[in-house]
Amino acid sequence: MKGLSLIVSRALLPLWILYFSPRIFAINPPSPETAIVAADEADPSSKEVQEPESKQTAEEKKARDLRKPFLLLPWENADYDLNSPDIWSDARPDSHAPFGVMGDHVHRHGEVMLGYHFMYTLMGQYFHGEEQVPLNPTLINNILKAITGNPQTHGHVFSDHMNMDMHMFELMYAPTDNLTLMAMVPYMDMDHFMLHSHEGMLMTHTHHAEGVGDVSFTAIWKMLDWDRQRVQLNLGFSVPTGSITETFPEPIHEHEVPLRMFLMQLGSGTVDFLPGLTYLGQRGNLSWGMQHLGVIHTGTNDEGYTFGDRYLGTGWVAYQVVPNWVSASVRVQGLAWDRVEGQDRLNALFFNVHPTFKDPDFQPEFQGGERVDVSVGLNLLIPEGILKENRFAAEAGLPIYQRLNGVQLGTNWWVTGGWQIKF
Ligand SMILES: [Cu+2]
Repeated sequence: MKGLSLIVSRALLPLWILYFSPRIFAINPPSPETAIVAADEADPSSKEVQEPESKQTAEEKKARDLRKPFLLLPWENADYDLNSPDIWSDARPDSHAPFGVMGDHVHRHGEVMLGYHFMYTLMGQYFHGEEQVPLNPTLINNILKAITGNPQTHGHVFSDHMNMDMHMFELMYAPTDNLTLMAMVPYMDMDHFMLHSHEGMLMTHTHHAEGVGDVSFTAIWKMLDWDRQRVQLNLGFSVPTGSITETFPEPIHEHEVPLRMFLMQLGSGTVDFLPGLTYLGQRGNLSWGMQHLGVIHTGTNDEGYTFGDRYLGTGWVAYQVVPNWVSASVRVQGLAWDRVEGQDRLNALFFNVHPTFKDPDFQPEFQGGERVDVSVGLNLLIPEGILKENRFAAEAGLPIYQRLNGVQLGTNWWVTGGWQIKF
């Protein structure tokens, strides 16, 4: 299992770039000669329509061989029939990826889409590498001593579990057939339940953080659209609108210095680049897709650290259980993220004075890791009636593998659901 998530999240990316790059550069423009021949065949009386600079006609659209890939330019509209059976269809429930995948689809020019995503994640188990560690302060302290090699090392504060709710509002708009712009506004609501070990006594605390997270903007360029397959490039960034000063409301140590848990911050505090690549395909009632996304943090935030970059690779298969209405999906997702670089200045104040304290949730070196999730999902599209173009979808998943740096809180399971409408 070791390295599986790395393979899913990173190693597959160069492989499929290798596979698609000859196709991306094999430009297949509609040739004027073919267009005229096609026009001749379609209607012998149209011979006078021969100016090469003429507007795109239905005949020229027909002339493009939609079974061969051709490069699309983001500022152009489609010069072929988007409803052609040779082209990937955007009018099926599985023309949106399973709901946990974002930035997976584009719209036709002029279309607007609104969406709401809810996501709940339960984190409730410590991991030391691949191993689950029971929530036992003595046991965890022994591991901390072993990691640091210092027999004085110990922690006082341990996570019992954490509930993370995310409400995500999305707005999509397509200025052209080949380019869609997407804005996403997350609202986070997190509760952290912890144990505080004080002179052999265990006390419980809860800690709440709520507010807007980092707002992101992404451009999705549909580069290839051929033979019921698509390749799309995502270029996005997020701005640090989310708070990174979520502090325990009361000092948790007897030494009265407040601390900040990395997991409880609402944003990253940095401008982040969000590149991505998506591949989609359809055959009959079956569809599939693959997506790679990165979150690349730039600079250092105001509190003195940088979150680790994240890499996500996911692949899925979906089937139209009720054609045009309902699809069911199975998905695998690999995630890898790096350690935090630097330290929050409040945490640094405390740990500089108490170098043997290694409360796991506050240590930059105990961040980062990798995991592989499997998930199942359902998409519902209403293709007709007054609710036409409304979509409802849900997906639930859990890790089948986790390897986390140091002693760190892992993920138990997650569920997401929501609604989208297209105008
Ligand atoms: Cu959309």
